[in-house]
Amino acid sequence: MMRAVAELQVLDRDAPLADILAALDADGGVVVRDLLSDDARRAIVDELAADLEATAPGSKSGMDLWETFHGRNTVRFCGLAARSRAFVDHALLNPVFTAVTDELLLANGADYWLNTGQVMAIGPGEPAQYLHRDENNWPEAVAEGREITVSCIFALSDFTVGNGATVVVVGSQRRPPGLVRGAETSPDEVAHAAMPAGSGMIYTGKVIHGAGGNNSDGWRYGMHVSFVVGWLRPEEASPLVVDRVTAASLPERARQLLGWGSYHSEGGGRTWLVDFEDASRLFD
Ligand SMILES: O=C(O)CCC(=O)C(=O)O
Repeated sequence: MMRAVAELQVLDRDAPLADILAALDADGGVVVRDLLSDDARRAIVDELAADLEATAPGSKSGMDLWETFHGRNTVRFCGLAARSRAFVDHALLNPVFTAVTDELLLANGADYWLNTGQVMAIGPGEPAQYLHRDENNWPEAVAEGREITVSCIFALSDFTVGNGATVVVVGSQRRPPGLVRGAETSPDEVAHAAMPAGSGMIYTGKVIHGAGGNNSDGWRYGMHVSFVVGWLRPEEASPLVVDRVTAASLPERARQLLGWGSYHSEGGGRTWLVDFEDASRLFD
């Protein structure tokens, strides 16, 4: 197990946005306490419990690289907006996380949308995931100084050093851009996002990180939510999963974030249209 001596800053959900952004800028990741209230967290867990129970651990990709990445004793599933209204109300539309995302991504695109929402439940004995950067999903778009994606791992149960709290290489967002699959680290730059249930660790697409190993005899229940600029294709095809009837029942911003809306670039370009019009007209 990697010994961690670096630490991430821990702030309250009502901390000034400027403080959260400053911590992100300094370290690449920041823990925000009580990002989900107890009621919200319980509602999400309750609404996802049957899927958690029904989903077998291990990757569904059939590809060695992804099977290693996804973890052989980790339960993962997506489509959270189709499975849980509480996910939409409290995670997708989380006011702190979206305020941070506004600051980081609207400088680099006219809007953003959901990249993916995933349960990441790490089982006993799972080794640490290899370290990586989320922005490497879009190698063609990676550029120094440009944020294209922002993520948050919500703790649905307590995250501890022993049960797989996310590992973050503090400050690594400042390393030169490039593909990372495993990374040289020294203990004084590695932090674990140990945090009580309901907290979230917000991190940039550039910071090197990965799930920690689970050396406990219990499960670590996490939920990753990430956004990507609107001119890039997300990892998860949300509008193919969240049907039109469900989308119609959601707040307008949630629909847009899930791909039931179009993208209008600053220069006048328009994409993801329905018969030349914004996809949101489907709900008029
Ligand atoms: O589960 C975690 O703590 C992080 C996992 C992760 O970074 C990923 O799968 O992309």
